[in-house]
Amino acid sequence: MSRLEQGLARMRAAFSASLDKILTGRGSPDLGDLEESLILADVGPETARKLIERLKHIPSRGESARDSLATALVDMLEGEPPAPGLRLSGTPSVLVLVGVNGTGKTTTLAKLAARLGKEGKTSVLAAADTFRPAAIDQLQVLADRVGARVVAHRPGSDPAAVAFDAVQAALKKGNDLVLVDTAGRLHTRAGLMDELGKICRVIGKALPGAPHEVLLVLDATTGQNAIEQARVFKEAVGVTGVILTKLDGTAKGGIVVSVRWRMGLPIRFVGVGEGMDDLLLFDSREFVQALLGPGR
Ligand SMILES: Nc1nc2c(ncn2[C@@H]2O[C@H](COP(=O)(O)OP(=O)(O)OP(=O)(O)O)[C@@H](O)[C@H]2O)c(=O)[nH]1
Ligand SMILES: [Mg+2]
Repeated sequence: MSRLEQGLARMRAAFSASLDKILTGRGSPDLGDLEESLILADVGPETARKLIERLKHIPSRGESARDSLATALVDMLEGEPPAPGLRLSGTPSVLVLVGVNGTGKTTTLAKLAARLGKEGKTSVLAAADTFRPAAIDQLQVLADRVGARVVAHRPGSDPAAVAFDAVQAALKKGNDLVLVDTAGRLHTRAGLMDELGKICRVIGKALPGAPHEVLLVLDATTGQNAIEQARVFKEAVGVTGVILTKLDGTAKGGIVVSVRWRMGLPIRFVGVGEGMDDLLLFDSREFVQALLGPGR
């Protein structure tokens, strides 16, 4: 089993248990049943309806119902325009991670540094979560583990100033990346959303064109509320991509399809565990394959 298949084990078990009944019967599947099981998997009612519509329009070339569903899912995940890889066009490239509390921002930041480090890229981690004193220590511990440098100020200080200094430090030392950790915040708190906008503007002053990516970290176990989070963060700070964490901890990863299709946001990575290697590049074909399993 691939790492992705392992990570999606719970989701796959739930998905295939309900799909097997629907897809292995003779003749065309009952689309009403299929729609219901997609909704139960957190695909969301609107997205499920759209998927079913697409399924109806896929010409039956003698392929199995499972293959038709796989095709429709991949289509929806790829969407328009196709999702490119991480935008790393700057020197340094600045990536800001945002999201509500506890979605996995800090852990994911370290995983990204580890991953890009393997490609020979050096990172500076900006401890711009100055809200919780423990956040700076957490980032430092993770940074030591993955061999990255941290720029931090005192707890309670201005997060935008930390980000500014981190970009300057990377410019001076010739680092490839600046990864900015931000405090978790509820999307319903307008003041906190404004603060994120300020962090991004100040980064742009330190380096024109930056940040190159604003990555929204969503917890896959939150279900459909993730859509509302995506909507508000996208509006407030121009999110450029999504990282979906904790897919290993849910039987309902259908949110992946919803985020991609309803929000038009590309999914860059998925988190499938707490280890530093448990961050996988998102590939819609691989994902659907791992979710539905090989055709029977
Ligand atoms: N199982 C699993 N756990 C994860 C994953 N990503 C993060 N976690 C765990 O989620 C918990 C919260 O992670 P953090 O990185 O501290 O989350 P955060 O978004 O920085 O939290 P705040 O800064 O408080 O908003 C930790 O216990 C992580 O190990 C994942 O992909 N799978
Ligand atoms: Mg954090």
